[in-house]
Formats: sequence, C-alpha cells, structure tokens
Amino acid sequence: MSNVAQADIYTAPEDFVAKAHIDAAGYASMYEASVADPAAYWAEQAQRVDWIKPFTKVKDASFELGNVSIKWFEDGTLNVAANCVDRHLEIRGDQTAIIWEPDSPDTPAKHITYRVLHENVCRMANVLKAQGVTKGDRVVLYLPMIPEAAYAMLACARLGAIHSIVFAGFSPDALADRINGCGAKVVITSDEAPRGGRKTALKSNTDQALNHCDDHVKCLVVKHTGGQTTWVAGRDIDLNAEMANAGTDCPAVEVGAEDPLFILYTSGSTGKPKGVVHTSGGYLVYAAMTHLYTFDYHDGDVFWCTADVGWVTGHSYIIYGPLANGATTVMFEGVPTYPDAGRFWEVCAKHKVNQFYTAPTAIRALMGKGAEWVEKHDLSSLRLLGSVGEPINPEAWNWYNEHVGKGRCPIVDTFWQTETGGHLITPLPGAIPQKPGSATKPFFGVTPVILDPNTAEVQSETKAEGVLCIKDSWPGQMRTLWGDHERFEEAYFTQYPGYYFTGDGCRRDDDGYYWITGRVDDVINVSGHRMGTAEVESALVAHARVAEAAVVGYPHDIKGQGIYAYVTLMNDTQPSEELRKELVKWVRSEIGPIASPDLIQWAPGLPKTRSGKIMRRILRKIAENDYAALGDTSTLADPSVVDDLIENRMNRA
Ligand code: 6R9
Repeated sequence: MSNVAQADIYTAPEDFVAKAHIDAAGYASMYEASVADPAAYWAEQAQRVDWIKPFTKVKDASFELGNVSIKWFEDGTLNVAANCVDRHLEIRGDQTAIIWEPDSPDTPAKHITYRVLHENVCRMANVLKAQGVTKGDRVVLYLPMIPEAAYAMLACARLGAIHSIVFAGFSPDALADRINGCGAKVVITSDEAPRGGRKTALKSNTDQALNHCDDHVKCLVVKHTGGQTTWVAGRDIDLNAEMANAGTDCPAVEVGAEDPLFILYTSGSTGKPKGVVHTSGGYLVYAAMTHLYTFDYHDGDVFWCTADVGWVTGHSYIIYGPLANGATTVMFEGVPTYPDAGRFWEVCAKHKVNQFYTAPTAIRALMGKGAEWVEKHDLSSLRLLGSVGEPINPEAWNWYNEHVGKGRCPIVDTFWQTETGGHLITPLPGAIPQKPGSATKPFFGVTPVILDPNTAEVQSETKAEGVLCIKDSWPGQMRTLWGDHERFEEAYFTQYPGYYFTGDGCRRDDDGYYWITGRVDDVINVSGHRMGTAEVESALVAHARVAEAAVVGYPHDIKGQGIYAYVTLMNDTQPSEELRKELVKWVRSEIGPIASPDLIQWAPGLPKTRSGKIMRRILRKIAENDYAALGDTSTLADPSVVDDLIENRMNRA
C-alpha cells in the first residue's frame, strides 16, 4: 500500500492507518477535548508518567505581561530518570534501550539494554554525587554523541541536578559563557569528538574555557578516542575509572514537577544566547506523548532521530521521549555523508529502523548526491519519516517521500522550538493527511493563532497570514530564562501581549493547515541551527580591524539560509582575501564553526536611518540578490551607500 496522493494531499496507506494510535475521528475529538477542558485532559494524559506523589493541581498558567507564570502538575513529585529507566526494568530489562552507532562503520555498534543503562546511569550518578553534586546543582555536558552523554543526562536527572548541554561544535569561549551563565559545578567532556572521520579536541577546548571560569569547577573526562590530553591535577577526573569503581545502585531523588530538568542555551534576536529552562513533570509528559503519537511509535519499534543531544531535538526525541516510552532509540555519532552519502540508509538497514527523523538540510544535501546512494540499501523496515528544524521545501519532501519512503511512509513535518519542549504543529500520521511543506495541524492542547504583525489583531478567518502565536500554555512549554525572568517576558510575551510569540511567520490555508514561513525576527536558520545575527555581529566587531558589522541571512541551496556579513573596516585597514579568511576563522573561534560567515562583503558604509539605525531590510534584499525592489531608501542618512553595496554584492546567484 502506498501513500495516496490527491492534488498534493497525501494520506497514509490503509494498513498504516489501521494500526495507528490515532485516526482522523480520534484526532478531532481528542483535540476538541484538549482545548475545551485542558485541566481535565492533561490530568488524564499525565498518567503516562509515574508520579511519586500524585499532583492535585493540573494547570496554573498566565501569559499576562508582568505576571507571566507557567506551572503544570505543580504539587506532584517524580523522578525523570526513574521514569525513563527504572520503571522499564521489570518488563523490558533485557530490551535494547539505546543502539549506539559510532562515527566509523568499522567500529562495532553497541546495544545497551535498559538493565545496562540503569547500571551505568547509577554509576555516573554516584560519581557526580562524590563530587558534591546535589539537587538543583548545574552540570554542563560538552560531549560527542556517545552513550556517556545519555548516562550523564539521566544521572543528573536521577540526582535532581540540572544539565546544560553545549553542542560539541561550540568554541571554548561559547562554552565558558555557558558554564558561567548557569554557574555549573561540574563539566563533563571527553578527550576528543570524532565526526566524519575528523576529531575535535573537546578536552583541550574545555581546558581553554575553564581558564575563564571559577577555579572550583571540576572536569570529568570520558576517555573516548584515547587521544592525548593535558591533565590538571585536582580539577580533572578520569570518569571511566571512577565509574568502574562506583556502585551500580543510586537512589532516584524525588523532585517537584516544577523543579528544573535542564537548561539549554539558544539564540535569540538580541544579545547573548538565552538559557531556556525546562522543568520535570510537564516536559516529560509532553515529550513522551508527542514521541508516541507524532511518530506513531509502537512497542518493539526502532526509532532513530539523527539530531545531536546538544540541540533540543536530541533532548526530547533521542533521550527523554523515547526512553519514557520504553522505546529502542538510535544514537548516531557521525554525519550523513561519512564515509559516503549512503551512511544514513546503511544504518537504517543495519538496525532495521522503523521511524526515521532528520532535518531538511540533510535531505537536500543527500538529494544532491543522487538517489543511487539510497537505492543500494534495504529500507523495507521504514514505516514513517520525519522532518524538523526548518521549513521543508516541496522538492526535498517529494524526494524524501519517493526515494526513502518509497511512497509508503507518511512524512511528519514537525514544527516546534527549543522553547516549546516538543512538537507544536505536526501531522499525526494516521489522522492528518499531509501537504508537502505544511506542518499541518496543532498537536493536542496547542492553540495557535495568527496575528497581524502590525495591528496585533487576531486573524479569525480560516485563510490568514501573519505571525504565529500560541494562546494558552501546554505542559512542555519553557518556564523561564535561567536567572532572567524579565528577559523571558520581554522576549516572548511583550510584542503580542497575552500570547506566546514564536518569532515565526505563518499562513493558514482554506483547509486550516499551517505553513510556517520562517523567522520574522533577527534569527536565521543555518542548516537547521538557530543563529542570532546579533551574536555573529558582536563576534565580528570584537576583531581589532573591524569597525562595524551587519549580518543577515540569504537563501542557500543546502543550508536553507547562509550567513552574509557586511563588514566596515577600521580606517587604516585595507581589505584583502587574507583578512576575509581571518575573519571567518575569528568567528569560528568566537562562537564555533556553525557561525562561520558564508559571504563577507566589505562595506565602506552601512545603510542607516538618520537616527543611526541600520536598515536591515535593505541589507537582506541585497544579500538575496533582489536589489531591484529595495523600496523606499529616502529616509537613509546617506542613500549613496546603497549603490556601492549593490555594485559589490557577493551573492550573484
Ligand atoms: C526543534 C527546533 C526553532 C525554529 C523555529 C522555526 C524553525 C523548526 C520547523 C521550523 C518550519 C518546521 N523550525 N521546525 N520551521 N517547519 N517543521 O528546531 O528548535 O533549534 O529552537 O529552532 O526552527 O523557525 O522557530 P530550534
């Protein structure tokens, strides 16, 4: 049976629908119930989690400016690690919890059962405990995609400690900012991180970062590649040796539903990255539930989310959601194109993956290498495909559907954010027919509204376009920004008072389907990674030769958006190719490789209003190579700078 296509509407094959958790009628009635009486609905859904002390209050949330407060299940207590590990031991102790697939296909994969997972989580928790880590303490993880990353997350959860993962592609400076930002007691890292056959020296990066941190911060080091590291006595601890000596039992600490589970830094439109805080009860309920329904996960399935645990997708859909559901989850250390462009499909075939979840940027990159890389592998185990991180263009959707899904796997295009904890808008595969490029309909309990960007008026017609906000809270929602509740209110609740503002533009079609059109703020999406243009700008101006910089996104075939930087040099500095390279290197070292500018244009002047505000609209247009329609430039202090920028534009595609 294959997906049934009708004027670009795809319905899941009959046999898929017959087996699915939710069908069309089920979605309609459950969605209605979830928004009609959220407290009753979520009280019932929360039973999928084991509580130590049951909650009596379900929901207490206000989006009112000056008074924003979000609480779910607040008087209940639980332990997240016990929910993800211990409670499965009795019936599925010998089932594989995690399949670890290493960077190199020549290194054997590991199958970690729930029993072994329990043992290792306890060992690591005992090591952390011996370092004085207790409930509420912060632990930073800066690790490759190795089982120890999962052990460390769950060990923190077991102790009620708060983890904050820093993606291994971030620089020492970025790492130091995050360690200091959350006041971490311990950093967990490894000697090196292999990816695509290359190695990143994580321990040496951590050494550099720790030079800028409190002397009391301890460093636990996983020996992974065996690469050479320097050792600071009294600060550095051999994690493998300590774990080998640690006990395999460690009591799970009872925490409140609203105690923080993790902090994850993400880019915003202004200033430094923001420490998004997720708490324990609501987040876990939401991650588990979305994993089950969006991916139509069934007992015994093998689920693979290709994200890194350094991003929210890895938190919710490699670790917490799948493990709460007793799933088998694949954790992949490598990249899609190593050793060749068939790696994803080879791994799908090798581990008989049933649900496969990746980003459009990866699909586009692999599409460019040709379908023959897919055809080589037996993909008959696949039942469902997923997409996340950015809008998926119909060409990529169609290629994914035809070559990977062979026309028989529903595709779930899941729209959500670091802030939302789990999917907000997504097809439920047995219930909601898909349209390529549309995230379709809201998940249970999610109330999207489209507002006019200028008047902030709610667009009540079905067909509408504007900015996407959410009217009411859902359990997976972030609760605050670490140490800065004011900034939390400012960033998400001020522009459109009374609503949670996603930062995304959106349109709704005649069928009530949602189409995300991309960020409307100064956040760009590079290969599915969020980057604040302000962050790249402040890195550039920190260079001694740079006087001023303005950064915008421009369309990029593979990455979705590329980073385009306009740089004004100091008076005494001559532009050169060498300096261009140096600036790229500089940004990489200030933030990390993911922030590397793709194009740098020397700008003798930037288009500014008379009050000195940079007119980004104009810079975006020039970067898009769409300079014919620049609109009104008469308000510029010096309109002539625009001609120079157009003449020397870098993107002539
Ligand atoms: C999960 C994640 C969030 C931003 C978000 C939006 C974009 C994510 C999308 C999508 C269109 C989708 N985004 N999923 N846009 N369709 N299915 O990616 O979190 O890193 O915080 O990024 O990504 O712009 O606002 P995060």
